[in-house]
Amino acid sequence: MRVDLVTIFPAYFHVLDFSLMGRAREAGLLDVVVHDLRGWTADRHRTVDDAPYGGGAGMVMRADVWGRALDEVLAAPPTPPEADEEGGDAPEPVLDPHAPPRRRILAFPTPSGVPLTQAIAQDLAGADQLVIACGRYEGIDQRVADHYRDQEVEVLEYSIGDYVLNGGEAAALVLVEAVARLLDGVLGNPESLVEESYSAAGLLEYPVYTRPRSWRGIETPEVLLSGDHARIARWRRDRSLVRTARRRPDLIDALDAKDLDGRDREV
Ligand code: 6GU
Repeated sequence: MRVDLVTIFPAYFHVLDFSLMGRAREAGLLDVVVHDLRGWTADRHRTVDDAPYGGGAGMVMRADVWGRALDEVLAAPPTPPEADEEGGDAPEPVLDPHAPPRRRILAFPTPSGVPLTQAIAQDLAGADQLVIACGRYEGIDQRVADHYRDQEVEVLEYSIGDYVLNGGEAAALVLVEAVARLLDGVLGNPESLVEESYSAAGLLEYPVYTRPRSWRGIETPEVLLSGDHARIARWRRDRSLVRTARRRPDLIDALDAKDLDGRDREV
């Protein structure tokens, strides 16, 4: 997958050179390109914003600058495979008339977007290109999202929670990590994705423990040392239910009644 980040703070994304993301990029599973929005400005001061029509506080990012940037970034073909060891040229891409159309997503982080969920991340992991347009100030002129929605681009205005950030950069990092870890080969242990999808059955994870067995006078729950797998599974399910009821009662309300057994109801 190719990820393009458009921002007035390109340095913010240096962190993507490290850790899981850095390794995914080195392995060629993920191709991340960061673009400086000011490269598409047309004036001496490299202006990207202006006062809002209708008045009010703050500044709005200009549609013309964003339009030039996004036209170019969305037109970028996927990065070709690297030249082989002998230094020969990479093969010409073959145009397959039966190939599905390239799936391009244009995402706008905004506190007024739809809440980002695991289901959305799962869906985006199937895209060929993910472009994230990071706005600052009071946001980007609404015509930008509306314009590309009318092209062959899937537009997503998303929020990462009910609080306000100064700009979309932190929320862009969140989206990149949530999507990239779902790509084939990025996670060291894909089993963790399988376990996760069970827990995505709508409950929070149960608490976990490891050595030492006793730490600062706090014991590991006895059941986890019992070797009784059925008892352990039941205990974990109980802890998940109690934790979810206390921390996320909204998730309990959303549970499907047919997914609850008699014991669940007692807890
Ligand atoms: Cl996606 N952007 C900004 N600026 N603030 C937010 C957010 C996004 N999600 C929650 N708060």
